[in-house]
Amino acid sequence: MSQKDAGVSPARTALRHDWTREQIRGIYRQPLPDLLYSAQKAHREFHDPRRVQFCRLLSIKTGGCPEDCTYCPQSAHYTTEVSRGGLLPVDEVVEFAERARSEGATRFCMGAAWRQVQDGEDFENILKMVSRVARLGMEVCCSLGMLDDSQAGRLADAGLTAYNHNLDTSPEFYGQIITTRNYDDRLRTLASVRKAGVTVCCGGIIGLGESEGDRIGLLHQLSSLDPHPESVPINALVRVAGTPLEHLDALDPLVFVRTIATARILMPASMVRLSAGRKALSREAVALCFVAGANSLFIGEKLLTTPNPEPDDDAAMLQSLGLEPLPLQ
Ligand code: SAM
Ligand code: DTB
Ligand code: SF4
Repeated sequence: MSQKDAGVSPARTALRHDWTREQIRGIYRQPLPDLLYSAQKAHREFHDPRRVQFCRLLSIKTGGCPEDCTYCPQSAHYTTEVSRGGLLPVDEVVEFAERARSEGATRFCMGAAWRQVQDGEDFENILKMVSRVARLGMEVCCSLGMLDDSQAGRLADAGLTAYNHNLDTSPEFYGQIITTRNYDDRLRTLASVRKAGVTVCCGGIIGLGESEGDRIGLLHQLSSLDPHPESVPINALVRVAGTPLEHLDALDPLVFVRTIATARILMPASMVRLSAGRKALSREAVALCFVAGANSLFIGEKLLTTPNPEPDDDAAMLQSLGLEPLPLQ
């Protein structure tokens, strides 16, 4: 009797954390149809290919960040149109999350333009935001910069689902993008998040002027994490006026698609999130991202500080692709 006949579902492909850069390069460089076929197989083994999770972002503390991330409009090192603000009031944030829930979002991510979390009134208020959004029945994610074990533990106790902290690019290229912190700082925060029992949201940005080897290096770092990040946001650089990366060439959408497909194959059980930069992609490029195994997108007309596609356009796009929102699991 086959496994299926016996009512036992066939064993899923085991997750691997020992991919080599050479193996990853082999996957990434396949002819596109082969790459997409492998990504689809991985995707369908672990996820429903007809469903995408809707997430909503909110910048709860905007601008004036002491870090010098060259892609970021919120860095105090560059002059951009982003105006600085203090931490938003708790009630305002919870009302925003409620609205996002009514628009179909099941995950709410609060971002702050901080180098690191500091204990004090702002952090106490963030803990209140986390527990109140968790009580709405949504997944709650924060992206607040570096944190330590005790802060991660307090966020976990407040009901945080996930902490977003990106590695952004390869360790070799990192120093050309950010000088005010290093890769090990990032890895330390990720370890604190893991230790606290909060799920890890960790990905990167494509289109920073990195080489193919850097994209492979990033994917190697992510897929070596054990466990894999449960959530892998793949951002396309949003080129913002006033940042040092403003004049870079536009990203080739197929490079983005290849990166998503490779992430899907390496980390098949993770949520691979089509994140920033969607506004600059055609509907057809977005369709390929979903074929490549992306299963989440940000809804709403704004990301943190930059524009996102209009909700009506997104509704039409999802309808044309036959995709539906993933209900809360
Ligand atoms: N300050 C915190 C930090 O850096 O971890 C949290 C907020 S920060 C805006 C979150 C992430 O947004 C960054 O790690 C980066 O990957 C992404 N990001 C920022 N600016 C971007 C841009 N212009 N294009 C694409 N992604 C961007
Ligand atoms: C992530 O990887 N992408 C989101 C979330 N994590 C916090 C942020 C994207 C920000 C894009 C630039 C902006 O809107 O300021
Ligand atoms: Fe600050 Fe985060 Fe922007 Fe870097 S990415 S400048 S840490 S807000």
